[in-house]
Amino acid sequence: MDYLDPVEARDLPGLRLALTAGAPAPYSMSARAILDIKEVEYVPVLQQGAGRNEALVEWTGHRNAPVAVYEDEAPRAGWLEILNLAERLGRGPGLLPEDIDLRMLMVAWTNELIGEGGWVWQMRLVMLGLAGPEKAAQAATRNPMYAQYGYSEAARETAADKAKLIMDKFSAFAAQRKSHYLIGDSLSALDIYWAFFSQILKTLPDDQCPMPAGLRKSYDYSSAVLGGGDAGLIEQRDWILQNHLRLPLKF
Ligand SMILES: N[C@@H](CCC(=O)N[C@@H](CS)C(=O)NCC(=O)O)C(=O)O
Repeated sequence: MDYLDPVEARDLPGLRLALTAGAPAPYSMSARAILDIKEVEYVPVLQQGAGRNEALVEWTGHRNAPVAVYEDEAPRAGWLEILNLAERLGRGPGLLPEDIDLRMLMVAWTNELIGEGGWVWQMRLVMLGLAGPEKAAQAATRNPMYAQYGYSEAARETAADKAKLIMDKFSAFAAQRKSHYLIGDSLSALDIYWAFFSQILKTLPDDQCPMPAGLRKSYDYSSAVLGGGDAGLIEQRDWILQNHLRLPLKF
């Protein structure tokens, strides 16, 4: 995938989308997949994972990814505002369910899984602490992710339990589904988020998702911390990947 430098992208018209390059970063992968499914065109812009990304910060105010900038509107970085933008600009069936009860359920579940302080945020603290307190303290001096995502030894110590609580509830919720989809009987954004974020629970094989060895090691660690995960949730994400998304994943 070709990425434009933020300096080149900032004066272009249309939608510019900053994405973490070179890794299957799930927030970036989901934003891309949502825009692709909604047939919204965008210019991919380079964000370097764990980098300072000065030019991106200067332009958008954000260091991490994804960041969606449409025309001269304010940059959007949160999953829900990017999803709402895709719904507004795109076409085809909505990825936010039409039914109000299902829509509320979908937004609440997505927030538990990928919102600030949710499952992914907790598991990220677990993964950032993989090498132990001393190495984490050293890494924090060069890697801005530690400060940005609230890493501390105290936060890491409680993170796995908080994450497991959410995952147990999510497994129970997903087990009640009546179709291949997590909400109702059609594709919603939650299926797309889960397809990418579920790598924290169980990675995809290398032929479906090649990834840097360090990242695979982190994911294998998170999977072990979570006890390998619920087979039903993994089958569900595999079905969504096979039927609605493109394998192998490209980034
Ligand atoms: N702003 C996003 C979260 C974005 C996020 O956590 N991005 C991470 C994971 S893809 C990232 O950019 N990581 C690499 C980095 O921080 O440099 C949201 O609130 O929905």
